[in-house]
Amino acid sequence: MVMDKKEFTSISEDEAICHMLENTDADISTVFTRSQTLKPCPIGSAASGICCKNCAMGPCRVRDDKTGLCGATLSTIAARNLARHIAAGAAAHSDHGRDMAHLLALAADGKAEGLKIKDEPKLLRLAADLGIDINNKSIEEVAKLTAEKALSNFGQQHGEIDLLKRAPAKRQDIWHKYNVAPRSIDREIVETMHRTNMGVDQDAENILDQAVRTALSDGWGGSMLGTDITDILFNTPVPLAAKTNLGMLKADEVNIVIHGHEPTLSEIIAEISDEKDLVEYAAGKGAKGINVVGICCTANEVLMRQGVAPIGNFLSQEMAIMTGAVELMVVDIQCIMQSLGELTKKYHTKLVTSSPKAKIPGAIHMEFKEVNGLTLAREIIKAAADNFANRKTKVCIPEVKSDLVAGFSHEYIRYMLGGKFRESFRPLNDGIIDGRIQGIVAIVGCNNARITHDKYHNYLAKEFIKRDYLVVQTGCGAISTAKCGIMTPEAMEEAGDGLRSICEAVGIPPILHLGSCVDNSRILTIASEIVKEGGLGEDLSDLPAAGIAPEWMSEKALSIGTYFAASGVYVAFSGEPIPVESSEEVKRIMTEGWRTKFGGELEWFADIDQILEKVINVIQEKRKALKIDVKKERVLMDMEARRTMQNV
Ligand code: XCC
Ligand code: SF4
Repeated sequence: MVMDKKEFTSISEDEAICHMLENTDADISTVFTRSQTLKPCPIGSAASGICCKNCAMGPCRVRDDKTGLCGATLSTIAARNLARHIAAGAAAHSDHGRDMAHLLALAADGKAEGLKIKDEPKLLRLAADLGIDINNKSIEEVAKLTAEKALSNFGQQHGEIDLLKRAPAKRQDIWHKYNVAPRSIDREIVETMHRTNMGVDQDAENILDQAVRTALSDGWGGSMLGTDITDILFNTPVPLAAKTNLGMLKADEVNIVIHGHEPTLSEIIAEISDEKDLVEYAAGKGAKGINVVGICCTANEVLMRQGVAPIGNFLSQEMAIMTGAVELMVVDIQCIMQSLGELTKKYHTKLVTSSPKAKIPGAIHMEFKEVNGLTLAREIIKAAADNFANRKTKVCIPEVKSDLVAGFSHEYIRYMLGGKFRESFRPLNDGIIDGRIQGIVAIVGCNNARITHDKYHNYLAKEFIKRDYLVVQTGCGAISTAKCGIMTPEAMEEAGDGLRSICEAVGIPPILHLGSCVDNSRILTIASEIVKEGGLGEDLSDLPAAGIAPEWMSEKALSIGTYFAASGVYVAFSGEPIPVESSEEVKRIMTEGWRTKFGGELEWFADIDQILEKVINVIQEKRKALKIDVKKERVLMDMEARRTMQNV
């Protein structure tokens, strides 16, 4: 499919992507060309009704007041479909979290080659939050007990997941009141699959309550454990400077792209890539060095801790290969397009799958088995170097790159605000209370080929910082604004005066990169710490904060949006088709219904400016409810009174 040149800018806001599209043979199929020819199926939209294929009497396409063969209504089907998406998203994050817990146990036993416990204080904190008695135990013993307890959070049959306790007390009460506190991660996912099976739960609200419980088991369970344990094994991030975009590929070096979501093998590859014998090996093949770069959330993980360049987000993966400069792309799990298998046949790039959970036709499988990390990382680097001489096509690396600062964890935010001896969220709370910061907006989630690549992320981020909202980001959204060049302290020029004064004082960008998709759990932790610091209400739902997934595509985003809403946060999603568009009842439950019960909601919009306006309104309403702006007025009135008194 041949595209017109001027179409490129409507396809992507990323200059490097436009350059690639312009310089690529018309017969190369990419997600962008396919999106022109393959239109989304209209089922699910208001006009077309919804589709259920949960039993062999269907698929039933249901519209208006009709039902499926079994009598299932439109709302039941819409709720069931959404619940299954959420379960799949929660499963993806949580299965990743589980692997991290297994790894922790192996590392404690000294059985995970190349891995050890790097952040002991964080391990001790997690152990305490999991209720482990750490007295008189070695760090290895604590690690083993922590791993065991973390794993029991997946499969236990009694009680509830431990890290719910990190939420403010009032929030925990709400979860208990509405009976949505997750019991264990796997159990909630299994129960969602059961309840949405033919002929089981047929009440839309009850189905969605179970979806909420499942999503909470992701946010406060699988993802939070994943983040904590990754920090324990690879270090809790601290800010660092790096560069981003395709321009970070190097024409004269061996380029290795790490892609997916699990940081383990990739952390090791990045860590050893400058070892002398490997660099010499690459030199022997004619390369000047070994350049490890990343895509998607594996990139975010390794960026946060080692400063490895993210060369792109979700929609950049094919483009990286099309530069002809990538010797090897090693993928693990999630967000890896199957098209890479076919595409790599046209270039010299070796595609390597490393997880037993994700094999791709056309790829070489080199399995990461936890115990073989170091050996495998070496093999992979050497395989890449061996491939350096095989570059077929002319190398086409767009000269596009930007600076960025990443690496914000809640531990670091505490520290940077208060200094080593007075670590605290107080200055942030004060900044919000005195209005220099109007609120906190999390702009997170994917790219979507149905939406101009990066456009909504960048637009919203700029609009919010301009209006003094501190923006926090994860996932592909974070890579988007980084590529756009606004994830640096210099970007404070684009921020409003209030936000700018804080960024200047603390030396931070107005947009904070908090990591990968599982690291959305960091936002929950930060929000809970802000509440505990005081002055901004007693619950997460009191905070002047909101979440937006403006270019979402993955089921994981639905789980994230739902756990934020159920934690009391207003969440807006954009894009069409909206998965529950055809059911007014389901949309009402997720907005009014959840607002009443949980204080948060999940709302869909087709228009990005509507999101901007709505989020501003929601946050301003929260400010009003907190009466923080009223306080300022009173000071002015007092001054006036004093002046009057003096005149008398
Ligand atoms: Fe995937 Fe995490 Fe989405 Fe990007 S943002 S497309 S999930 S890589 Ni989470
Ligand atoms: Fe149709 Fe009901 Fe079967 Fe769904 S479960 S396919 S609505 S008969």
